[in-house]
Amino acid sequence: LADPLHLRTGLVLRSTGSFYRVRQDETGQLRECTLRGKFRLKGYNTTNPLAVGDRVDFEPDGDNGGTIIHLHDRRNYILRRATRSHAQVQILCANVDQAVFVATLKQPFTPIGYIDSFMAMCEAYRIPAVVVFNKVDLLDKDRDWAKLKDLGATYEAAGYTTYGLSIKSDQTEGLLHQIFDGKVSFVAGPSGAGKSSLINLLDPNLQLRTAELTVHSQKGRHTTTFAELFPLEGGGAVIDAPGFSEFGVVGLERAELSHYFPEFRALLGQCRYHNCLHVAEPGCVVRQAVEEDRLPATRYHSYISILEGIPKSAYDNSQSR
Ligand SMILES: Nc1nc2c(ncn2[C@@H]2O[C@H](COP(=O)(O)OP(=O)(O)OP(=O)(O)O)[C@@H](O)[C@H]2O)c(=O)[nH]1
Ligand SMILES: [Mg+2]
Ligand SMILES: [Zn+2]
Repeated sequence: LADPLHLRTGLVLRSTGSFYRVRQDETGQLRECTLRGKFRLKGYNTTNPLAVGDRVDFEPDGDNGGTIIHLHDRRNYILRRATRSHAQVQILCANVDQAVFVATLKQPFTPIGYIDSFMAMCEAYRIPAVVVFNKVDLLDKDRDWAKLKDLGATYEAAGYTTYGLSIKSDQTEGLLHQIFDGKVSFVAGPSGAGKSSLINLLDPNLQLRTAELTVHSQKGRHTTTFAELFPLEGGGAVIDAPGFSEFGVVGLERAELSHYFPEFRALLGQCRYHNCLHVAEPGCVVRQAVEEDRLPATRYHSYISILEGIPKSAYDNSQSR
């Protein structure tokens, strides 16, 4: 028996503010839907109630319209701070198998803190992440290559898989299939890093818009303006998203942040104070490991700067600084 509201289920492919493009299960019809009712992420004030990758129930309207009235529970999601003030958060995507961070050493230079903030968020929300260093064709000096090798080793040591790619290399397409096929992936990274270009290489039918960097600042032009999910022929799907210039973490407690740096974990619990934040406390084994080059200074610096950006919560009883 059909239920009285004739509800159907579908997947949110795209969210552009007031409309959501939903792909109806079974028929595959694409529908531009509006929302009815309140959709809230508990504890947060979100800029977008629904995200790409959400599963929803809707009331169909004609062949290509509808009204979303119910959101299915999310298997996972990735949040970012939408404003500097911590007031609002954006849900970047929901129900993904992995995140692929696209970084570049040149055109544009991706700040290490940006990579590490994103990776820490993925750890916190238990989303496997890989790091792609794109545009390796632009590395000319030995120094650049040494830097790439160093960075790659840093993330590999933390347990992440890393790739050095270029859209100009014949091997890239095969590697992209290795990374993306069969999984639902969210692609993150700064504007201009080549996210859409890589996705085009993965599936040339998509013909996503890409654009060169600005001449003067060598920054991306924010070519992709909203997140969109594309099913892949090899199974799975890829979510192309707009690049941001920075990434603000949300929902992390100061006391737990070090757990989201996987290579720190082995040392946690060995510091003199059980509530050590690994800043300047005596007997801190994490700091000691950094001083002795057993942990990378870049990751430690990212840790400290993320820590400084997290407001102290009411029950944060760690030593004041
Ligand atoms: N040299 C070189 N250029 C690349 C490579 N990958 C992408 N590009 C160029 O970088 C520019 C930006 O690429 P996009 O794919 O638009 O970048 P994006 O990350 O999608 O940027 P937003 O949509 O703004 O977030 C384009 O001119 C691409 O042709 C690469 O591997 N090597
Ligand atoms: Mg793009
Ligand atoms: Zn410590």
